[in-house]
Amino acid sequence: MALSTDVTTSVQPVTVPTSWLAGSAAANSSAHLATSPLSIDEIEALFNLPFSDLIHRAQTVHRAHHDANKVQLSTLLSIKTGGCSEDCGYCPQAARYHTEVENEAMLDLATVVATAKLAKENGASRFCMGAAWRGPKQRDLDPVLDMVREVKALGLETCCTLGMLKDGQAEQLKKAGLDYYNHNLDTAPEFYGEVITTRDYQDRLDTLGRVRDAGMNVCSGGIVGMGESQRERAGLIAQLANLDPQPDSVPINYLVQVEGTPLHDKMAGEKAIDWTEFVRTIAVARITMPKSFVRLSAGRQEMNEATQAMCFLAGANSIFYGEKLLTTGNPDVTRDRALFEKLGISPL
Ligand code: SAM
Ligand code: DTB
Ligand code: SF4
Repeated sequence: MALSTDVTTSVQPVTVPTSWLAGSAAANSSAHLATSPLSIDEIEALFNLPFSDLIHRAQTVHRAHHDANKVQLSTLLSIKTGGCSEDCGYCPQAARYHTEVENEAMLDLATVVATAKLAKENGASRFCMGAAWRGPKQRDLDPVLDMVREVKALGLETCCTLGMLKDGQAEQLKKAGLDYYNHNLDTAPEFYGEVITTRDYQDRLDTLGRVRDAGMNVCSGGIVGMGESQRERAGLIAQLANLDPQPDSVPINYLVQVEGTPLHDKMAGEKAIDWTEFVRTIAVARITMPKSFVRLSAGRQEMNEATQAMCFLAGANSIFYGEKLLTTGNPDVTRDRALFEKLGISPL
């Protein structure tokens, strides 16, 4: 995908490369193929556009590929909370950190199905089941396969995030009716080692490959606000945008600083990035991954309505919907409905 990186100002006409628009060969390819790798320099240049120009470009791309007034709603449920063996520095579910999250047993099938029914009644189109595992053992996977089958039977799209998958596991999930598998790259390779040491970047890419090979939709994104530089944010976007095909869904999480986690101590409650930089990250994701659903993910509870509206303007077209993410809070559905009403947005 060729990107023009020259900085246009608000007084100059904005030239939209044809590859950004519907009708071009790139836009019409059946998969989300990036025709040539995007460089980190090119992506950083997008980050550094004047805000208004960046948003204009993102809106232009967004409107060429999506209905600008529709947002997809996914509801999350933690089916296995806490006690995780990994050391992800942001995560309240890691056993080694002293947070308020306890190690709980896996939820039973009836509870999961009842929660999914409620999510559907509230208007969600996708139900995402998350587990605090490094990866599932076969005895863990079997009950999850039942959950996937029953949630799918409710007429919801299904998504799981269970950690790293071994050979054959993605195929079992696909066969049970799993539509999406979420596995985040989290950050740029250069910053990764400061956040996680118990699995490496290649492990994550390998899991994404297994998901894709099994024929499932890939959901992969990352977290911003962890103390990474702008170049590292650009590095994360480069990794995601250069996946071939590009991810179907790209969650952009704003770090939720949870007491007891190393990143909470490191950030000390300070905002690592300004809201404009978060919106820029959404816009750059939209421009570089035109067909993907870009999800305004964790961190919405800490954001005001105006910032969220800017994220939609920048091309976000999916959210987590429901009072809880996995262990932390999310805006309640009445608040989200009121915001949608104000913005003229309807659920997809
Ligand atoms: N255990 C599995 C794994 O790590 O792949 C699945 C669940 S894990 C909680 C899913 C993702 O949630 C992480 O990769 C990370 O991107 C995001 N996440 C976790 N804690 C977060 C936090 N405090 N703030 C923002 N995002 C977070
Ligand atoms: C994703 O990218 N964000 C979600 C979902 N995928 C699994 C998780 C956010 C977790 C935020 C912290 C918590 O609630 O524990
Ligand atoms: Fe475990 Fe996932 Fe949390 Fe990492 S992000 S500690 S793997 S639950």
